[in-house]
Amino acid sequence: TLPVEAIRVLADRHPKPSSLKFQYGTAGFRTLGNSLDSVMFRVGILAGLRSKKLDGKTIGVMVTASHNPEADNGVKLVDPRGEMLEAAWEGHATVLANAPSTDAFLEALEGFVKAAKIDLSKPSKVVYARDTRPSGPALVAALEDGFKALNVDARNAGVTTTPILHYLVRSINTKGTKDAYGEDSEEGYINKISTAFKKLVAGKPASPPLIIDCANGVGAKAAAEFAKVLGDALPITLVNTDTTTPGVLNHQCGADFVKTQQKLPPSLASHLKPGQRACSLDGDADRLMYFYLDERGQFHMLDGDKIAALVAAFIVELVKAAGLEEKVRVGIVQTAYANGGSTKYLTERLPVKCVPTGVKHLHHAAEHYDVGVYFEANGHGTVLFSPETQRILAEHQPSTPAQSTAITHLINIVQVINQTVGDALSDMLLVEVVLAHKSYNGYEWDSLYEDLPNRLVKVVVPDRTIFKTEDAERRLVSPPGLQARIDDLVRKYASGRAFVRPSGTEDVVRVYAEARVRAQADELAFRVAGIVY
Ligand code: NG1
Ligand code: ZN
Repeated sequence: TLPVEAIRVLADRHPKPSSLKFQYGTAGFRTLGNSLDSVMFRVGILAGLRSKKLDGKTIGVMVTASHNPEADNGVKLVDPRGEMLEAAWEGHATVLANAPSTDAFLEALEGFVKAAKIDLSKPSKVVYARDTRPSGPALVAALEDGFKALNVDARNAGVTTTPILHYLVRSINTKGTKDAYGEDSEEGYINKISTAFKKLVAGKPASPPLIIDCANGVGAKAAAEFAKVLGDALPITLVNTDTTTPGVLNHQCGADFVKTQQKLPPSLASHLKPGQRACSLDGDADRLMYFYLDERGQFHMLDGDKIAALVAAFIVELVKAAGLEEKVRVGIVQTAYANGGSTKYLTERLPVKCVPTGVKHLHHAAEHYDVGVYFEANGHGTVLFSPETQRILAEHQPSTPAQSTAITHLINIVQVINQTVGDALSDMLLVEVVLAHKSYNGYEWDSLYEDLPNRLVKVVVPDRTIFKTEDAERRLVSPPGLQARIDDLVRKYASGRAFVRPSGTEDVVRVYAEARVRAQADELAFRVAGIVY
């Protein structure tokens, strides 16, 4: 049975604020950091129950609000293979977080344990971490009270990136098996990735230093580790590494700033020379944006779509060179936010699937390919190699030296990639491998295809729940009649495309528009926004 008394005593210390309603969305629970105390405590218990339900496998808990403002915070659970929490449990998490009192919480908990058939005698193991937000330590303390209430065997991974936490979860759960993912420590993560990276770029000419904008967030620490271990294999200059000054996290810097503002973070102006490439991480280092200045000093952004195109083309080339074209099919997964230019370029070359926003949708769709490349335009993404593909790579007998080299490269690429989740640092090294092999600079990479000018705007509406979509969020079915009006507007613009969907992470509706020329993309976005409200 549940340790009801222990839970009650601790739960009383973490009362739910009566005015708030919480929702476990695409990014877990996310809101102002100072309103999350009760949520953290309850998530601690839920994580323990999830572990018991999965026979004592280790569950991850990450405390972060990613690219959001410093005052925000959040929490999400990580399933045993390092993947996002199973969708059905998102609903359970929401119900438990909203129980109005300790009694109501205990009642909901008992009902849930029964309904989900959780065997409470099973062990429960959790590994948890947080980003650098000032609200983090107090929230972790509340989480730890949740672990204590259920007597969870909890391992503190300290202050680290979201993708490292996902890596740890998978490594812990596969330890000693034939699927062992890596050594379950941050050092193990750095070593695994950097060793493979060095093999991949061995003998390639040294590139000019790569500038990394760490968003003044938790990625700064891991990036510094990589810089140290990689040495001459990849000269790195770190910028925005201040994780202690209040207010600087994600402020005027980072991947979300670059993507939404489509401009250079001001703090990089003195570092970046024309022709040189740079990249930005977000606040928990799971999103990556590249960019460069051309000879005239003009800013050019290389977003998640450009990363997908670069990486997919390279993997396809290696698969062909390895003589595995017939056995290994490479495919792409995008969302509606993918630039129309990228979708056109990719569909002419590879199978492309469009899914609703949210990593879980992308990840699951990518699992259907032998090699699934998925990236959101905002820079979150990774590459999945199916178990069968990994077996083929390990066992294939190459018939020429060229085939053998290609297979070795593919095997090392699998090691560089964090297959559990999008990982800015791992993705960055993957990009650097391709740039080194293709001898591309930013401009040459950018020239793969041309982005259509686009604009993303937020609209605050009285009730965003009335907005319902279909066709991977590309069309509205409700409110009635609105889609027809959007279609009428879109028809007036050359290469026009626009869609409207409710955000899963903010209380807004998002409007996206693109068109052949900049001014038209802006105009279309604002006209659609005008009829949404
Ligand atoms: P919402 O708020 O549902 O648009 C945002 C991003 C997603 C994803 C999630 C999770 C955009 C337009 N949306 O979702 O791609 O990253 O946050 O963090 O970038
Ligand atoms: Zn993030």
